[in-house]
Amino acid sequence: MNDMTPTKEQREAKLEGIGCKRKRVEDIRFTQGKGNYVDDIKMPGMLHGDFVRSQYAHAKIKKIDASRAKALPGVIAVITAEELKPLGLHWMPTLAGDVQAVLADGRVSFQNQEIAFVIAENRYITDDAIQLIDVEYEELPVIVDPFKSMAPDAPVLRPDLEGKTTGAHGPRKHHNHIFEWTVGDKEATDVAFQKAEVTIKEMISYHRTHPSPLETCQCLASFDKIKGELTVYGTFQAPHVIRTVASLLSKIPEHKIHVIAPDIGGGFGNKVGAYAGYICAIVASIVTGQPVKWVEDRIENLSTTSFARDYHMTTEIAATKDGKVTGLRVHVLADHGAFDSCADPSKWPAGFMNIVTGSYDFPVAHLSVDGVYTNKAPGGVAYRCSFRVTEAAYCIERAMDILAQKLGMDPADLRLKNFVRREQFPYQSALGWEYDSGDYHLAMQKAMDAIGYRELRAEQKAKQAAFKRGETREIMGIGVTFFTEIVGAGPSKNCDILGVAMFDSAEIRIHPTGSIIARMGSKSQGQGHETTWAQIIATELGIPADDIMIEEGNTDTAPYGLGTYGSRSTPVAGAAIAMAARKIKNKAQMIAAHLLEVSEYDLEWDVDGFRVKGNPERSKSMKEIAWASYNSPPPGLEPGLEAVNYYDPPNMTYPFGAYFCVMDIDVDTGVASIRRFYALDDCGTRINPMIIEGQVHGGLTEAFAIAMGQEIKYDAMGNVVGASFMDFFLPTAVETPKWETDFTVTPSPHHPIGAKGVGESPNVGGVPCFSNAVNDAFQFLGSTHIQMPHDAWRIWETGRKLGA
Ligand code: MCN
Ligand code: CUM
Repeated sequence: MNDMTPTKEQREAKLEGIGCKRKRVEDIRFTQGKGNYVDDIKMPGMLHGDFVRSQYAHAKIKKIDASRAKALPGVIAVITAEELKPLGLHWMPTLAGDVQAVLADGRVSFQNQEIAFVIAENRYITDDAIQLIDVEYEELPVIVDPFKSMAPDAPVLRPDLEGKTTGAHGPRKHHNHIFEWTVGDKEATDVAFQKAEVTIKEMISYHRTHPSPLETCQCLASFDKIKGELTVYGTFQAPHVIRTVASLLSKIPEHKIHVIAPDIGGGFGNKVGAYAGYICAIVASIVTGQPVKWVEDRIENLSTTSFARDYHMTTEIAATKDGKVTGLRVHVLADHGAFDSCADPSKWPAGFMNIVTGSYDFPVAHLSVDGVYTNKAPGGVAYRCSFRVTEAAYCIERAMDILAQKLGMDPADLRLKNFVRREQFPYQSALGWEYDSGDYHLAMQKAMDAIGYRELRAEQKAKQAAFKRGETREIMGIGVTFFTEIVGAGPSKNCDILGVAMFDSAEIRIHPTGSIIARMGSKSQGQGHETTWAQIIATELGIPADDIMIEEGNTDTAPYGLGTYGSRSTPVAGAAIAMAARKIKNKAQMIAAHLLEVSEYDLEWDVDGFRVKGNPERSKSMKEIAWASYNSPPPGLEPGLEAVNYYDPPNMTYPFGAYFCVMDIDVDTGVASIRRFYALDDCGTRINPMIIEGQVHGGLTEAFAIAMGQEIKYDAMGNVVGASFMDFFLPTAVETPKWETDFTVTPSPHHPIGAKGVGESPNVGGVPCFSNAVNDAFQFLGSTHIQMPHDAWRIWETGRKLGA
């Protein structure tokens, strides 16, 4: 070897593979305004559609008079439920097994519900036309409080279901009941509570909020009457599922439907479900023969599309006097709004809420969930939630703090005492999950050392004494959280959407010159897949990431996949990518053996190619192999170098983390300032540490927003209060705290590269951490549980009530 020969490290670095802080390639276009979002797409003859929406939360519709609107120049058509009826499209199935009105069918059940779809030459005209449509209502009694939904005399919210005693998930107890879901051993849990030395019980509510991505939900539908083909561009987190649903509903054969998700300006779960706007734009294009675009405005997005949470969790823990947990009992009242359009895998009416035992070794547990209808916007699973894992983590992490308080124990020590231990993995939880891997004690200890936990507690003690002596008006809270996530839906044995198993896919094609195009069933909405997927391939195949193009979102070219949500892309599509690459590598090895005239078994992989064992001078790089695969393949082997993999994961992955928040609160103003926020995440093998850090920063900012102020509120009439950025708290750089990030690495034993998901972890762990900090600050004044969101007003009020 001469001096110019690159070292192994240099060759590895050139690939920018797994572990590299590779800069985000997609940002080149995003930061220069060159992204291609739905609203950037313009088609000849394109029309605009927009909705007339309900003023009322609950009312009969007596009459819709569109005559004045239809007379307005530029208005093409007005569609109501009457027009959709002959097509059978006035109702649509939801992902949760319910049905939902596409356009109000004689009644509205939440404020801003879609009543009519106006199609006009441009957006200005649709807006004017909407004002000219007269809707005559007859108001009905409204239910906004889920605790009143199942009162014997509660008004019937879903007359279409009247008399139905069973729903998609079993028996219904009441006309406003959706489902009851129970998991765990009820008797054994009851016994644990009977025998318990100490118990706690608290109603822990997670309020209604909304992910509010920068880009709202939108689509552009174009039906070609001659070819009988439908093209839909849309903000879809799961484009293939949208194609299948569109085909089933419209009866257009699936191969004649082209669903394309171009660049997406943030999804956060908001863009998983199917909305009335998609159906109406498609129908409008079929009816008019012209492309029709539908674009939500901010108020529509916040007040009608998939919200998050609205979970009311009555939580009980049984424990010994010295702080060993012996049982967990949780009952959830779940407010799903007017229709159950939750986007969980089909068999999971409450998502993965049964991860509620968290990071702790509960010998027994029981969970029951009652879903109910109210007069609010439908939805339920959105906002970095991992299918209700945010609710579960909030529930158990608040409850552990309440238990620590009752026991007079330090909350970190209580956690350390009850963690699932390293040697218990794979760990079978009392509510039915098999945690793949973890080292909770290591992560917690690292986090406690980094933040200087014991010193902080000493400082807090001194401050509390000073406060009581009247020397300061500032109190200090230390939020402790340790969460376990469950991501990577999922194994086909227990996860499907509308019967389609939740596998994912990758197709990798190497060109003769050794560059690559690869396509997946996942769809980035900002997570940086174009950057990180190329890194997996680079390491697996020894081709520099810069020579690899990643394409997602076009259902004509990408292999079928279930899309991006529930932090499933790395666990599922990421695995498919590695497996497809390995198929290619196997063939490459045969080609290399042929070229080097040795047996395949005499070869070994070396960063970017194969070399002869014991004779490293003789080697073939992947680039050389790629060329040969097209020009001189071994006899009997088909030319080309490409592979597809559909990956059905054997299990979910279980990322975890230890988060700490140090907060100073001025009791006279209610203003909380975040002194420090430290987040340690373990997502197994880290593909791109910089992207992980970005994901954590973003998720923590959203957690901060939710815990400290964001709320979708309703008044008693069912009016949405604060569905605009004037009131809905969206933190800017000014309010956002500084984040400190850290990590440990516990690879997933069943994932081909050992990676777990991370996208939602910071939200799952962040919200309880902020909330625990606020609660921790007020504990010494005698409070046990303060309801989120902790905005300045509520904090101030808490102080006042506690006599501070
Ligand atoms: N990653 C990594 N190493 C790991 C795990 C992940 O480098 N061990 C990288 C991945 O390669 C990917 C990113 O981190 O580039 C997120 O990966 P993953 O955790 O698999 O999550 P998904 O790609 O499936 O993204 C979904 C997740 C969800 S469900 C929500 S909600 C959310 C989130 O991602 N929405 C987001 N983060 C978001 N970030 C942006 N910018 N925009 C959104 O809409
Ligand atoms: Cu639950 S929000 Mo994400 O799964 O798209």
